[in-house]
Amino acid sequence: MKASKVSRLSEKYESKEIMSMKYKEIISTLPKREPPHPLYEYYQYQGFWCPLPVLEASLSMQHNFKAQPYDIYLCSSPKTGTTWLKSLAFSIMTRDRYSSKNNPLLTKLSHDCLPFLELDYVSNPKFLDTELPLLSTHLPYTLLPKSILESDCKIIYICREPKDRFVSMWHFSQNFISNNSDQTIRPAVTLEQEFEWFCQGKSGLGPYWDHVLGYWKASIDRPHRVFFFKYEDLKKDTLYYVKKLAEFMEKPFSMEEEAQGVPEEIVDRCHFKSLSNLEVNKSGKHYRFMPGINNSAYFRKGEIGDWNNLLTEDMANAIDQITQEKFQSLGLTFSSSIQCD
Ligand code: PAP
Repeated sequence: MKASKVSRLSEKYESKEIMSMKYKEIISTLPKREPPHPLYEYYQYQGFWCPLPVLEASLSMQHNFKAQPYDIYLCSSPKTGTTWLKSLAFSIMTRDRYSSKNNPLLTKLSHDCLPFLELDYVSNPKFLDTELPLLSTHLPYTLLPKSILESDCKIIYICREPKDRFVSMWHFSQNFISNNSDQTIRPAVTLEQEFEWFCQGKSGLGPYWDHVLGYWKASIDRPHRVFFFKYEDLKKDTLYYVKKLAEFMEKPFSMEEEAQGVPEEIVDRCHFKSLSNLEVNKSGKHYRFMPGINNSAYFRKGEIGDWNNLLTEDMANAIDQITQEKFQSLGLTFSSSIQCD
């Protein structure tokens, strides 16, 4: 934690209205996803399908976002372990500040403890000036603001087995739709339509496989700057990854902390069962990005292999085939057998 007063926005920061006008022309030339989604229009930009507000923010941030060299960006495609990664990284980074009794994660969803680059840029720009050098984003690697890519800041990327990622997103959107009183977001998109979009690479910020590959390749090119890991591995040995993350974040645990069991305490605090049992995550709502998402929607099952309860054999095979084509030659494989604890 370096500076106490930080500014990551240039004086030329563009409001939502200016962004919409300024990038209208560029966006009007881009391929648009059909049929329209009840929530947002999706456009294909530099190979990725972006919801309109995210695309506008990404274009604007290319010029108007100033990453700090000591920043750490927690990056992920949606539904791959973001909430968990944020809880762990926040706990690691702030362990000198908070005790186990007053940790903000006891009363706030982890999404409310850190800025979310592309969403806060539009709705809560001041939140980006956080003094804690920890921010998060769902943007693909190549769409990150130039100031992140060209600086020395660090990136942590979590990915997840593609079938589980698809199924997790499906349940999240069903939850959102059924709990939202706004009738305009109905009727819901069918599972078959979402599945087709996912396989065609047209899901939000997809193709999912290219999202993963962008960060995977960056982690090979810049291993000291980009830390890449999998949700499945984090589940299998959370303690190991908590220590690895702490080292990567340049906040390694001291021998004294190890002896006191500080890493284990972080693992326990951020465990699915601990977080999902907190009152804030059982009954709280999250308002910063969308109207009233139930915090509980971020804690569904937290298992490996839950795709088995939703996808047909044909659907599973279709996703597996794409995964194999896209990942195998690069040595990226996933365990997708059912696993829970
Ligand atoms: P986001 O992109 O909207 O932030 P994200 O947190 O990436 O969502 O993904 C949610 C998934 O992570 C859910 O998976 P599921 O639908 O298969 O159950 C959620 O249950 C899981 N999850 C959240 N917190 C934890 C945790 N502490 N440990 C393990 N899994 C978790």
